[in-house]
Amino acid sequence: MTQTSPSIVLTQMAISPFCDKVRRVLTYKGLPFKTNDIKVSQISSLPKMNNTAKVPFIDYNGKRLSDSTDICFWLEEQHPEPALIPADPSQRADVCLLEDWADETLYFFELTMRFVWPEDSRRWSLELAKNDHPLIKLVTPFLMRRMTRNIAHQQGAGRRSRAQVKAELDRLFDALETRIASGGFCVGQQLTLADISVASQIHCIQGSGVGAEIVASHSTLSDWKQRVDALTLPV
Ligand SMILES: N[C@@H](CCC(=O)N[C@@H](CS)C(=O)NCC(=O)O)C(=O)O
Repeated sequence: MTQTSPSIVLTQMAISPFCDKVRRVLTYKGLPFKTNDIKVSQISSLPKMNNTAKVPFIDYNGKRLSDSTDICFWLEEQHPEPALIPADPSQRADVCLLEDWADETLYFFELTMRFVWPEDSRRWSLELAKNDHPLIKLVTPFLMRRMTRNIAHQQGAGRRSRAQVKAELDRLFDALETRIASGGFCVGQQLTLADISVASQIHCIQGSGVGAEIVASHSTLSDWKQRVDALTLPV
């Protein structure tokens, strides 16, 4: 008996780590999907589109689901194979905690390094606005810098010196390398949602010059990232 694939539309901003996370989960599970890219000019309409007023959200056979974490856990329930959340309770707990750590801690490094630090900010803002009207393209670098600076300031990353941010990221990557060990993954020896969540944030961190250097200086982490990419990026 052949099973028909569900109809899945992912509404996204392509360069968002949370959208990358959902794309990777869908790809790993072999679920075909279409994408709908939100322009900068449409961001103010997000509250009308879903209850979190953010991307990503998906339409799955007509059912709208928002928040990358909720989407990924829901996809796991609907499509348990190949599994991304282990059955073992202790490993499952580790995956939940690391997934949350990636979203709530690592995210602010990528936001600060790509959008607040001046050397990469303009390039990424223009990438975000690449499908927008020229006038929107003109103002986006200024607006994004101001908006992300406020967010990073409130969260705390924006109040620390560059040296402090780099030193903390270095420490966190050392810790990740200890978890990953040789040839393994964040939780045990199989790819899980923890790897995908962390890799999506690190992928964005690598989009800043400083971030790329820090990742490259961690060989175990770089090797793990390549293994995660090979399993979760479209061929
Ligand atoms: N916790 C949310 C975070 C999503 C998020 O922060 N999305 C950003 C893009 S990276 C967004 O939609 N920002 C638009 C806005 O805040 O107006 C998730 O996991 O989906």
